[in-house]
Amino acid sequence: MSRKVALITGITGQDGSYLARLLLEKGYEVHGIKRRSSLFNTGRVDDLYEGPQAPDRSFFLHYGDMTDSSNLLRVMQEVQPDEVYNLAAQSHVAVSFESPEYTADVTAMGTLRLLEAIRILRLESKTRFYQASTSELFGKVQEIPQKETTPFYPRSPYAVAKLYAYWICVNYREAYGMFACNGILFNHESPVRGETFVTRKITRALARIKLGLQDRLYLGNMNALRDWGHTQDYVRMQWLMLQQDEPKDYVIATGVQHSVREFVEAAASKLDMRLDWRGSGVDEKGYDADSGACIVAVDPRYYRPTEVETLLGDATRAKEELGWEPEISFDEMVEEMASEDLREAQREKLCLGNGFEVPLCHE
Ligand code: NDP
Ligand code: GDR
Repeated sequence: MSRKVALITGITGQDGSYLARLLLEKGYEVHGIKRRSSLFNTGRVDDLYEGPQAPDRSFFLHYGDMTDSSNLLRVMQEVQPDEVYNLAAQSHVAVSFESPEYTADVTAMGTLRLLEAIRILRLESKTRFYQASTSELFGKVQEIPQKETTPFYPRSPYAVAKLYAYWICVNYREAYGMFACNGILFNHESPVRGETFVTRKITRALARIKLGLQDRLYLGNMNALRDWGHTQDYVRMQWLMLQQDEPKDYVIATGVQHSVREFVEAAASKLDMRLDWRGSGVDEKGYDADSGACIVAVDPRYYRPTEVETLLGDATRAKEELGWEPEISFDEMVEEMASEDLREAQREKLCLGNGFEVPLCHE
């Protein structure tokens, strides 16, 4: 039997890199779309790369962009995928307030462009479609915990764009009989989580503070509550959804909630650090360099114009129908992220100690 072919948009992102590995392990031929960039942007999948001359390749990257319909059409035509995983998005909620139109173009219209490419090429009966939907759809929550039937109330340009993507996916399923599914995923993290999402920002900053590379951590709303899981568990569910007899939408969550503040405490405990909490408006005078504790301060610049205060998922449908359960606990996830970031900080310190410059990421 010939191997299955998958196309992943957003393959260079956190989820894309985990999903690509999972599908390769399952024997798929994996194609991904990467954006042209002036710097290398394939760090998360570089170890999967096979040179164009390699025999029997199973991993392929194509230049493309979710804003470019003709490109998506051409890639789709070339690849003729059995499964499409639409993970590409301008995925940062805070950034979506600054670039709302671009966010809508990539995240909402990009989904439509992909679905249209499948339809134009008459691949509806062959190609199954996974849409990366989100707990941000629930926004100002109408019910606790949130499940598939909970009403949506998006609270950011990102969430509004994802609302369009969710419904266009449902519409193409109903209108054209496409096998299209929404995975309504709650926050999921890993050591390769983008550095400006709060969990990674915390583990990275604490590790750097521990090694004297940074003096404090500034955060926004520390009372926000999230249902955080591990990406490895969540990409397994993305694949499972496309292996069913009928297309359906599923909530994926752990059912356990923590605040941002609790995440900081958990990470500090893994790194054996004492915390010194400060309010907003902390200036140099308030900084006690000898306290030996890790200073965490509030900077209102990280507040969002409209916030999602609390999210807690109920993944009963996924458990009952697909037998899915998260396997990695919150504690194990924080431990893995903190220790990876400590290793990263040690590398950074070693480089600096030997006179090498290290490129820094800016929030
Ligand atoms: P990331 O931000 O890590 O990855 C986003 C990916 O989309 C990157 O590969 C990025 O490319 C790509 N991308 C962005 N803009 C474009 C564009 N214009 N054209 C082509 N590709 C583009 O997100 P995650 O991996 O964390 O999330 C994957 C998906 O799941 C996203 O759609 C996100 O909104 C959604 N989601 C994520 C959750 C989470 O907690 N992680 C929860 C629920 C939903 P580049 O690397 O070049 O920037
Ligand atoms: P979120 O994730 O908005 O839930 O979207 P993020 O980690 O950015 O924020 C979580 C919560 O932490 C609060 N917060 C901060 N957030 C950031 N980024 N930086 C800070 O300094 C900070 N301080 C406090 C936020 O206000 C928020 O309440 C993620 C993305 O992956 C989306 O693509 C995805 O759809 C959802 O998760 C589910």
